[in-house]
Formats: sequence, C-alpha cells, structure tokens
Amino acid sequence: MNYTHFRNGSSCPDLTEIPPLGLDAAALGQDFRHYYTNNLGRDRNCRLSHYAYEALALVIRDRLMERWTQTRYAYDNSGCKRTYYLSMEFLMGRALGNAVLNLGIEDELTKTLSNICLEMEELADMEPDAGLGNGGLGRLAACFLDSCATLQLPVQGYGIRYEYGMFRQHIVDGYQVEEPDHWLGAENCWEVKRPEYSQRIKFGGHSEFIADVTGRRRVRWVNTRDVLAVPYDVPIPGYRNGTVNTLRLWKAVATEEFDLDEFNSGDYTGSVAAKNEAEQITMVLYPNDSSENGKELRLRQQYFLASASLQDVMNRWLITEQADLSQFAEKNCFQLNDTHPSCAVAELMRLLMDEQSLGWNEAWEITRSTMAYTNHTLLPEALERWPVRMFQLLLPRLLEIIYEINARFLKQVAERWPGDIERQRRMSIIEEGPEPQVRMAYLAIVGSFSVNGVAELHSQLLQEGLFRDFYELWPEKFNNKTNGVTQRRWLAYSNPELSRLISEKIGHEWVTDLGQLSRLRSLADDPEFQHRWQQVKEYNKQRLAELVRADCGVDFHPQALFDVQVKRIHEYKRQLLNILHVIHLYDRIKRGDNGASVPRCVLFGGKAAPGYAMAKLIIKLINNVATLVNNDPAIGDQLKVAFLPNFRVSAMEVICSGADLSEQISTAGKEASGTGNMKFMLNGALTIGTLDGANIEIREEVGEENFYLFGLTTEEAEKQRQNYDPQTIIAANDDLMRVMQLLQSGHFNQFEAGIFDPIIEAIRSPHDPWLVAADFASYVAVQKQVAQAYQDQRQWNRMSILNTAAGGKFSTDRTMHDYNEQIWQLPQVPALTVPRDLSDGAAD
Ligand code: 26Q
Repeated sequence: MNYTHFRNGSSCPDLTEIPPLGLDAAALGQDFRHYYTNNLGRDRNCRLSHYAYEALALVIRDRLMERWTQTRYAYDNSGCKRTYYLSMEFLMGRALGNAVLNLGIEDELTKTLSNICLEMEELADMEPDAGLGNGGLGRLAACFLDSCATLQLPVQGYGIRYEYGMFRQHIVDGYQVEEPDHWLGAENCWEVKRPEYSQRIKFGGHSEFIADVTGRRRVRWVNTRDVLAVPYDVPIPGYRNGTVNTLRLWKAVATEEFDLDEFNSGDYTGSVAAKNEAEQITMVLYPNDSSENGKELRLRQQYFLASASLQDVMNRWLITEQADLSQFAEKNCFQLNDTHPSCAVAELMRLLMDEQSLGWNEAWEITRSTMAYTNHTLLPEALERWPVRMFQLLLPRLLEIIYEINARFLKQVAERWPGDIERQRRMSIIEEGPEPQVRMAYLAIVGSFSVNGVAELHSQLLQEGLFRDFYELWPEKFNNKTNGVTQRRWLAYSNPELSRLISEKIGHEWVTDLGQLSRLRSLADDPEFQHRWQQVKEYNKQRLAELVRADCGVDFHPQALFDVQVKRIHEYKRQLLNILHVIHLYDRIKRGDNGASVPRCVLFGGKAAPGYAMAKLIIKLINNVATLVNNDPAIGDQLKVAFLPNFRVSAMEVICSGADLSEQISTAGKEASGTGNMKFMLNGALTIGTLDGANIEIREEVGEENFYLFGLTTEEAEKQRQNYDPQTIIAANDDLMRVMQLLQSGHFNQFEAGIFDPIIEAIRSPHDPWLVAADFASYVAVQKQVAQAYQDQRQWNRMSILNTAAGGKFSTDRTMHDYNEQIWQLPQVPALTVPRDLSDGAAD
C-alpha cells in the first residue's frame, strides 16, 4: 500500500467532521434498514438472523466510531501520560450487548427491534465469542479495559490477533476433544485494520559492532528475517461517558508478498514457505494456562507482541515530541500481564540504545521507570524460562542485552551481600546448568519499578517465597493489587433481572460505584425483598437449566441446589475433590442414608490443556459419574451431574446468574486470586471455599457466617506435605473409604477397565501436592452444612443478598483505581465533546 498524504492536507476542511448520529429508536431503525439492504445487500426474502446481527453490529459500530475519534483527540490534545497494558491474552467474549449497554441505548434499541419483529437476545447470540485467552488472566485484562474506559483513563491494550482463539471443546464418550476455533471466519466488524501503523519485527541474524561518527560504539542487528506486524484496533467503550479506548491487536504478515530474490532464483516453494512461517506467528493461541516451556513459536509470539507494541509507542512519541526522549519515562508506563511480554524490558533497552543512540545508563533509567510487572501464579513450575540456546538463535541482540542487565544486577547483589555466591546463583537472571535458561520473572522484576500480586495472600506469599530474595533487596517495589471483575458485564449485562431489582431499591449508581451495593444490607431481612430476590434467582436457574438441557441433555430442576464449579481444569483447582463429594452423595443415596440432604444439581465446566493427561482424565471421570448418576432411577431428582462442554465467556454470563453455590476449593496457597469467585458472589451465590487467593478477602467482606469455609490453611498444607499419609487418612474415614472402593471396583468404568487408575494412585500417593484426601472430610462436613442451610430458604436468601451486598470491593473499577494511584498516576481525561447527553442512559 502507498501511504502518501493527500496534497494541501493542512488547508483542507476536516473531512471527519459530521453531525452526531441519533440514539433514538427512529435513527437506529433507519440505519439498520440502510445496512441490511444497501450495505449487506439483503432483501425481504432473507430472514437469516446472521445478517440481522451484522446490520445491527454496524449500526452500533458507527456510534462507537464517533466517540472513539473524540477520545483520541482528547488524549492527543492533553498530552497526558499513558499506560499500555501488554498482554498475550484478552478474553473479550462478545462485543454487541456490552456496547449497547455502555452506550445506554438498550430501551431505544428494544423498541427498534420489536418494530421489525426481532429480538436482541437472538441477534446477540449470533456473535462468536472472541476467545483470545485461556482463562483468568485473559478475562482480567478484558475487565481492566472496561474499567479504564469507564474511569476515562488513557490506557491502551496491546495484544495479539490470533486467527484461532481458544479451542472449542466437545465431549465424546466422556473425553475432551479439541476443535480449532476459527472465530474470524465470518466478518468481524469490531476491528479496524490500520496497516499505516505497521511495524517491522526482527528475528535471527547477529549483532554487528560499529563506531558512529562521534566514535561511539554502536550495535546493529543485521541479517535478520523480518516479519511485519499489522495493527487491528478494537473499540473499548466506557459506560455512558463518551469515552472509547483502544485495544490494538497485532497480526503477523510476511514482509513482501513473495520474497523476490528467492522467487527469481527459482525457489518458488521456498518463498511461499517463508511467507507461511512469518504468518504462523499469530495463527494460534497456546491453550495452556500454565507455561509451556521451550516452544519456539511461543517465544516468537511473545517477542512479536513486545517489539511491535514498543515500536508503536516509540514512533508516536518521536513524532509528537520531535525526537526528544527526556520526558518519555514520565509520560509512558508499560504494565506487563505476567512474564509473557517481559521481552519488553530488553527490547526497550535495544530501541533506546541501538535505534535512539542513548547510552546504557540513560536507557536503563528510562526502562526501569516505565515497566511494571504483575505476577499471576504461585506454582514454581509455571514460572517462565527459555533456553539460552533458543534465545541466542532467535533473539541474539536481546540475549546480549539480558546478559549485560544480569552482569550489572549481580554486581549490585554482590555489593549488598558480599561473598554470598549462593545468593548470586539463586538470583541470577540466567539459570546455570546443562541447559542454561533465561528466567523471565527475574528479568521482569529487575527491569521494573513495580511488582504486584493479585490478592493479599498471593502478594504476601510472593514476598515470603517465590521472590523472597528480591523482596529483601527491593521491598519498596512490591505491592498488592487485588483483582476484580467489571460489574457492567458481570451483573448489569448478564443478569438484567437482578440488576432491575437492585436498581429499583438502591438506584443504579452501583453500575459505576459498586460499593453502593452495601445499601442492600438493610434489605436482607425484608421478607418481601427476599421473596423477589428468590424469584429472580429461580428465573435465572431456569435459564441455566435450559442451557444445561440443550448442551448436556441433563435435566436440572430449578428447585434443587445449583452447585457450580467452572474454571480451567487443573489438579490444584481440585475438580477431583468435588467429584469425590458427588460420588459420596451418590453412595449415601444408594444406601438410603439421605437425612438432612437436599436435591442437588452439580455443574462442572472448563477446558483442560490438550497435553495435560491428568486434567483430561478428570473430565472423563466427571462424565462417567454423571452418566451413572443421571440414569439411576434410585437417584432420581436427588442428584444430577453435568459437564457443560466448551465453557467460555458467553456461557459464564448465564452460569453465574443461575448458581446457588460457588465452588472455590483449590489447595490453599495455590490459586493466585480467582475471579470467577467474584462473579458468583456478585450474583448472589454463596461460596464454599478454602483460605486461598481472593476467597480470603471475599470472606472478610461478607462475614464468616455467610461463607462456607473448609480445609487446611497454607501453613497447615505445607506442614501436612512433610509427612503426608493419605492411606491412613482414607482408612480412618468411612466415607472416603467407600468412595475409593467404588472407584477401585470399576463402578464408574465398567467397560473401560483400569482407566481411572492414575487418579486413584494420585489420591493415594504420599506425594500428592494437592492434598485431596487431606481435605475430603472437612469438605464433606461443610457441604452438609450447605445442604442444611439450603433447606431454610429464608435464611439462604438472606445470605445470598448479603453476598451481593458485600461485593463492592471486587469491582475492577476499584482495582484500576488502585493501580492508577500507586503505579500509573494517570489523569482522568474526558472525551473531547460528548456528541449527545448520555448522562442517564436515556436517549434524547
Ligand atoms: C505461558 C507460556 C507458554 C504457554 C502458556 C503460558 C501461559 C498462558 C496463560 C501461562 C499462564 C496463563 C494464564 C494464567 C492464569 O490465567 N492465571 C490466573 O490469573 C488470574 C488473574 O489474575 C487469577 O485470578 C488466577 O488465580 C490465576 O490462576
């Protein structure tokens, strides 16, 4: 493409100045017809929901577009500081309903659609989820963007535009089967391609040392195989405030359509292969939610994101600031979402030194004061490391810089702890050994001014454990930022019935000030309010039951207790403990020991990493138990079990509003925070959980009498591991003994001999790090209390109301406010002119 400017550009009238678009039903309707007929070329004979969705999306997109421009102008004019959120994942889900909510045009749009016999929900369902993430970390990034736009903070997301997002999960014979998710197959109107801002990314080659005109040594990275990064911008609307922020996603494209040299020398297939190799970089999201070490393509992806984003920021800076870097650090901040983009530390050094001719000290000062790192895991095995050998081949110039960072850093360590060689070895960014590795977390810590965990306990454990040496060196760098969720998507949008009831009682300020929910406390004992609360929950349970019926073929009765665990399948999250409890309930019903019990529907959902055999086996066990339980006439409606295939954002929207009980049962000290726990709480579910991650803060907020706590604490678990003896625990507990006997007898795998042996062995192993057997008894006891409490519906409703009322802390508005106060220090910048008065959602 040719990117020359049109002539006389400065004296031309503003081409983009157009009157604001109407938000009333008539204007929306007119535009809808325009898009349906003139743009999409459909006529009255076409009644496909798909095209109605597309037309509607274009109508909404136009309204976002004008606000987007105004927001850009406002940020540019103010010259304010900005933050860039670098993340390999943004789990956005669907955009349409969220945009409609945030624009405040739900009522007008409903009118428009009913005039043409269409329904919003039906059209919204046409949109594929943007599944550009694995789970918690990716969804957190999406919630952060929503809150930043709502708070009018100049924060831009940078990520990767994967052609294939998170795989689609099917269940076949009880086993997980993965299918590629080509979510971009159809038109995606929620992105704007901006090839004029493409960046060139280098790979391979080697460094060349040269002296510049002043005689200073300079480095050139030459003989590289380059790839183009082409940006696609996604609008992020704030809540009824005229702001639309940007998520910029990079796509990899070959530098030239065909490599002419190779083509001319006759290597046609070679040149096409090179193109393929380049474009592979953004083809697929890695479906692991704990690091997969050593995959070269993943490292390529990570560097691609870091380099494209930093060059983009740097280019804009150099243009607007006439190449003056003196204020760069004051005006820019990069928040690293885990270590995945942490190449950015070395890449910024490279850009400043090799491309902008700064000396090491100047460049390091800028880098160290613009980077901030968020950690999301406590599992030591999940800390990212890359073989030095691979780094050398792929990113030789970056490796040189990392070595230099490390040498200077270790000197500092030696000065602080003279002679402590062991400590230098421990803290080195390069791990020595037969296959030396780059420790990315250490690179991120050394190169940042802020390091944070995502819940109080997690941050504390980082300081005492994983990053202890670094905390001793730089205590001032470490801080906590407890996660949150956006109440716009996770209550206002996903649970309209409950939202209406809440707003009727306390007004709708909670949508931008979640602390307002505490005003529901005074209503918790009001029988009339309790009754309406229960009616809403029942309605939502009906909705969830329909989903379960359609996707699992299992009948959930809305009168039963809906007991839900949805999240990635991981041993530390202990779906296994949950299914052992289900087996225990089954066993009790079969034995006629059913006193003080309550009909229960147990729902599981979540994806296992395709290479994680144990996680996949747990899915199989859940499905086998479900089949047996659901088809046993002796069990009837007392117990139902379902595994919902293909858990995703749009499914969670239905699930969290319809849950009674939220399962947050990880082994203490293993779940960094959890955010599903917050979504459930906000929607009035009670939590059964361990003292882990943000559960602790949830319990603090809601009060211990409204939270079902069980299990070992982090310290107790640590101690237990030192002489763990599950055989004795099993032998001493009749319930667990019977459950193990059922498992071992092959009761759940009658024609599949031995398939669950690895699970049985894991539970019985003295090396089981997840301590499933250790927590079984207390889990079962507390589940009994849950069942008893559920029988007293008034009491349950009261606790449910109190849970929602205590959810105020867990808004990402609060989280973003905290990041901004303590890390970013950005001003709030309103969009330039709000085209319409949007103050109260009503269109004029
Ligand atoms: C890394 C390297 C190579 C391949 C994959 C990865 C990778 C990808 C995704 C590693 C980790 C993830 C995702 C981690 C994650 O989702 N962590 C969760 O983050 C949430 C938000 O802070 C927390 O609430 C959860 O406790 C935490 O598990």
